[in-house]
Amino acid sequence: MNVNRLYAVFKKRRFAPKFKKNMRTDRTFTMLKPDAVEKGHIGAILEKINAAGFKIVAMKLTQMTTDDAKEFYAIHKERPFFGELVEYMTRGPIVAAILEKDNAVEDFRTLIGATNPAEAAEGTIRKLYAASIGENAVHGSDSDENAAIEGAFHFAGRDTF
Ligand code: RTP
Ligand code: MG
Repeated sequence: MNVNRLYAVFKKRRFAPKFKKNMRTDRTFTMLKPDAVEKGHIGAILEKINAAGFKIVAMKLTQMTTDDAKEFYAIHKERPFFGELVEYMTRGPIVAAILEKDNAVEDFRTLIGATNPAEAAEGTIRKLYAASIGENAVHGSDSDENAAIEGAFHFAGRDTF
């Protein structure tokens, strides 16, 4: 190992934890899921997102492949609903977007409501537009770290503004 390589490893170890601690808290990642797109709810949901003060910094209509969905939801691969989840998320186009606002991850989870629309608060996106726990209209990242990973899964840096 030459000196430059050694220095690169040292730098990475030394600064990686610091970077993580300072990770930005002003962005989250969302998908308007296939059921929301099928039912023509894209416009209404984007209205709610804008009205709640989120700025759209990346957005596209796209469709996940089976491999995409398995990777994206890998954390749920042992759950009994995993097969259904992958079928659902790949059956039609989604709107993927990166959103910016102070405290974005937490505030967006509040705006979308509980996973099960039957338990979601009045006025939340899932209460208004989700049919069931399995088909619940919208995704929101659950941490700053996952927001960064999920945003990078769908968007190149040059497509994020
Ligand atoms: P998301 O990741 O999509 O924002 O949803 P979440 O955090 O509120 O819920 P999570 O536990 O991460 O579950 C991911 C998605 O899997 C489907 N699901 N189906 N049939 C079921 O019992 C069940 N439970 C979860 C939903 O589409 C959920 O959003
Ligand atoms: Mg989740």
